[in-house]
Amino acid sequence: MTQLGLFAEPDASPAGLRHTNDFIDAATERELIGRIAALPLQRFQFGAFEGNRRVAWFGYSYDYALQRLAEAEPIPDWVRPVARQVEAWAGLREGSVQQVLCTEYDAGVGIGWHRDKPHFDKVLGLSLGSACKFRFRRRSGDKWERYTLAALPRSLYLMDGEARSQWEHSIPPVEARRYSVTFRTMKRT
Ligand SMILES: O=C(O)CCC(=O)C(=O)O
Repeated sequence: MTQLGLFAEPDASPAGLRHTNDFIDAATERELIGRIAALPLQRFQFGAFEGNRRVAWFGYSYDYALQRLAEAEPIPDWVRPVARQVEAWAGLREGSVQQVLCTEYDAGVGIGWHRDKPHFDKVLGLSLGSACKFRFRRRSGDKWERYTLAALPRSLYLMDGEARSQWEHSIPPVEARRYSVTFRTMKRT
């Protein structure tokens, strides 16, 4: 093995991925968790299948059976301040976030490899309650390039550019209950 092989650099993070810790304080995190836990969360439906994570959609939902967006309840007032904070951090104009997904992962629940639907443009995610390994992978010849982001509670990530369009992401089963709020802007049609 060469020196380079022995001391190879860890995979670089995907271009277009941005991340910040302590995006919100602990009091705001507690309030958001309380709000999400009080929602009528439903097991995630994709066509004939049901995921173990429980979700509530706002602005738009995605109907996997019909493969199209559907209108959902408006983004609630309690989400708006944090959505504006997210927009400011990402350099987006106010009102750019038009879809919000609240998700609850019980211990042992994760999400499989996927890319978000092409109807959406930028994707931002706020982690609440517990940490997860937020994994990325991209085909490179007959191998996968891989990267893992440690998504701590109260941290925020942005997937844009290659991180959004070329890389898939997934979360292995979480160790303790985790909530997330996903904020999405819409592709211009
Ligand atoms: O929980 C998260 O942070 C990721 C959610 C996600 O990837 C999705 O709902 O498509």
